[in-house]
Parts: sequence; structure tokens; C-alpha cells
Amino acid sequence: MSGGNAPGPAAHVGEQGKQKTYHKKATGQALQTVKRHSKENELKLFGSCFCPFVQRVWIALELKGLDYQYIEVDPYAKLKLLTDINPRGLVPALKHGDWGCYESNVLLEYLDDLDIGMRLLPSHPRDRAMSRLWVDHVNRNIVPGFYRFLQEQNPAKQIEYAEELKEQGHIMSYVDISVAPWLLRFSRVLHPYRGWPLPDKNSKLGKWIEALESHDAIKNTTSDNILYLDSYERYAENRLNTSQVANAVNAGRGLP
Ligand SMILES: N[C@@H](CCC(=O)N[C@@H](CS)C(=O)NCC(=O)O)C(=O)O
Repeated sequence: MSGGNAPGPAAHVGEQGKQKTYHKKATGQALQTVKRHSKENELKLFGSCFCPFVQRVWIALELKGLDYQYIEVDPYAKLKLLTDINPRGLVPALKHGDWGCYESNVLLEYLDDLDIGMRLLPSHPRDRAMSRLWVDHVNRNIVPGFYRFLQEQNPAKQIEYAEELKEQGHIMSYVDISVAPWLLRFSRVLHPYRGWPLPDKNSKLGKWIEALESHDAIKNTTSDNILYLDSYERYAENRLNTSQVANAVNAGRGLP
């Protein structure tokens, strides 16, 4: 159910008049990471190279220096391989031995509970609770705000949604990882498609994004810019049945 063949408005059609769609293979530094983690391993991440929810889990695996196998899957093909782990057919999905689980934040906490490598959550229960509150804020406001802005076709509404997204910017390792994939897509997706301004390098947000961009775990899970530009054209044109996320945003429902 890729929906990638639905005609989009002429003004948005790509350079050669051909609609672009999501990539099925990582590029750049992320591809090197895929190659390094292609060997059979009892810990398996089923992911898609363009997916920010996957990137959360992927960053954590890299940060912790865990041994794992990365398996690229097309989440729109609904292969049994994926639906056996996640009946919703969404990536990321994780297998550890014969046990499987899904939902990016649940997986981040599972990896942290393995207690190998760097901890993502702080140790004090109250600090842990505060981190979870921030992540809840990211999931409720920043993530849906990103898609609402990108999928909106009416320019006046785009301005309104950009303002809403800006107001969510005052946020602050679990929290960083949860929001990083979307912050990385601000310049790669929202900037080219919606004119989202690149943050001033001296602003708090600018410095934060710069620090994220220069981190090895982020670099190792990030493809070349064109992969994101192509992969998100479906959202920017709000094509029919782009994804479960897109459908939920269009219907005003919570994200899957
Ligand atoms: N709440 C899920 C969302 C995962 C999600 O929406 N993944 C997208 C790819 S970025 C997907 O698998 N889409 C398939 C579809 O929409 O059918 C999580 O945090 O893991």
C-alpha cells in the first residue's frame, strides 16, 4: 500500500515530472553502518533507511556499541517477516533471540534495560520520570507537528503550523534520541519543502542541532540528503495512503 502512484498536484511534481518515493536502501555513512552490521546476530533491528522512528533505535544501538544485525525492510509491503513481530506492520521492530517487540520508545527502554554500554535514562526515578515527560511531549507535539506542517497543502495553514512547531522548540540522552531524527529532518525535509528557516548557528536550537549532527551515532545512521528529499515527497504532496502516520494526521487522530 505505497500509494506512491497517486497523481500529485502538477506544481509539486519532481524535476523530470516523475514522482519520487521512499528509498529502500541507505546511502552515505548509514550504508557503511548497514554493511558493518549485516552479519547474522541474535539481536536484529528491522528498519527502513528513511524512517525517523527507526533512527531512534538505531542511534541507541550505535551509542551503546551493541552487537546487532540491521535488516532493511519495506514497511509498506507488510511482509510476514515484519507482521509476525509487529501486527501493526510498522518499523522499527526488534528481535532478540526468538522474542520480538516494537514501538520505538519501548525499544529504547528495552535496550537500556539490557544494561550494556552507555545508559540513556538517568538513574534517579524522578529524573527518569522527567525524561519520560519530555519524550511524551516530543511524541504528542513535535512529531505530529512535523507531519501536519509537511502534509498541509494550503500555504496559509502551513504558516500557522510552522508557528505551532516553533513554540514546541524549547525542549531538552533519551530525550535527545527521541527527538533527534525529526530535528535532522528539519533542514533535510521541512527546509526544502516548506521553507522552514535554518536555525541561527548561535541560537540554542542551532547549537543543539550542530552537536547532534556531529555525533558519531547520528552520523552513522544518517543517509545522504537526497534520500530524505525523495522519501518525503509523498508527505509533502500529501499523496493518498502515504502511510499510517500520514492517514492519522489527515484524520486528526493520534499517531499509530
Ligand atoms: N509509533 C511507532 C511509529 C512507527 C512508524 O510509523 N513507522 C513507519 C515508517 S517511518 C511505518 O512503519 N509505516 C508503515 C505504514 O504506515 O504502513 C513507533 O514509534 O515505532
